Amino acid sequence: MTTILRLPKLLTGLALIATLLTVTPALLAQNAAVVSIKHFMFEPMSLTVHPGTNVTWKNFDGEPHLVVSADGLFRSPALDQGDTFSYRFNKPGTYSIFCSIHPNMRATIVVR
Ligand SMILES: [Cu+2]
Repeated sequence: MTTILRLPKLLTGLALIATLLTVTPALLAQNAAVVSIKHFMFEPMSLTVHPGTNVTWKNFDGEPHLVVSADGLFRSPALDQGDTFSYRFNKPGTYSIFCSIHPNMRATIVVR
């Protein structure tokens, strides 16, 4: 009787361990990438990342910039010098980015 009662707990425990073993490497493998905003340009202008990558933009200019997704997916607040903005790209695709103050500032994030 005791064994029968314990079995589900054991299975739950094993399932939890299996989940942790599966999820932990996935979390560790999640990449982070940084895009610099310098001299009124995104650097790099084109960045390819894996799904789940957290991309952080950092403004090095003395002028404020915004990071806006052309698809309307996200829009940063005005980033002053040293400010950062992050977005995690989960879905594969090609994302056009621009600065709404300086619309000629354009960049692409490719997720695949
Ligand atoms: Cu700008």
